[in-house]
Amino acid sequence: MPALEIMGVPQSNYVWAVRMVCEEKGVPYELNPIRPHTPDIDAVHPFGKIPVMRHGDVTLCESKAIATYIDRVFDGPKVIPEEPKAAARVEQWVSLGNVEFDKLMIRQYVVGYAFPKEPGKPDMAAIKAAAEKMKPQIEVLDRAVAPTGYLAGDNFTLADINILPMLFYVNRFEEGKEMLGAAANLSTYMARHFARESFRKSAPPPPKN
Ligand SMILES: N[C@@H](CCC(=O)N[C@@H](CS)C(=O)NCC(=O)O)C(=O)O
Repeated sequence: MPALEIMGVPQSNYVWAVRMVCEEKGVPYELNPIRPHTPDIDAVHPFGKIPVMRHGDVTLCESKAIATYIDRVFDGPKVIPEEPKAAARVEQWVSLGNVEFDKLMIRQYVVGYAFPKEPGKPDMAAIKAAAEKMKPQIEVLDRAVAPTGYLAGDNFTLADINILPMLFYVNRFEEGKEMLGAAANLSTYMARHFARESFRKSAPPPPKN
């Protein structure tokens, strides 16, 4: 079997998710920590985004496609179940994660703090507005994990893997931490799964500041 290479800086929530899939399944991989919009990334992702994967003659972009490929090609516990209804529920939550939660929680709220347009001066009005819109999203997640402690079904799946790095980052900032702390089911969910070996082993290095 050729070596599996994941390309992208480890701080990306999506690079983290793909690495976590490898850790859950016990798949060895090499991380090439390169930034978006660099030649190796642009060669695979039409919009220069990370992560990108190389495995022999297979190159892929988009975290969901990469995770699915790894799940199907390698041995180890399935992160997307075989059974069609269970698989569809996982797909549904991955899609919601990418289309709804990432767009607001990461691209608007977290990026607003971490990469302000004017260095050192986050646009607090925009950040507060994003935080306000996050409230119903956090309620949705809190209700979703209440019955089983997982986002989809009664096992740990790609649905959880996809959302956990997002929640980790939201929890690093004041409004996010407060809202997540007030969501009892989600708090329990986060504490439990942030302690998973696969989560810790795939986590980015701590920030320097
Ligand atoms: N839908 C993509 C999203 C990937 C994505 O947004 N990656 C971010 C880093 S977390 C990125 O490359 N951003 C650079 C940009 O948007 O220009 C996936 O699931 O892989």
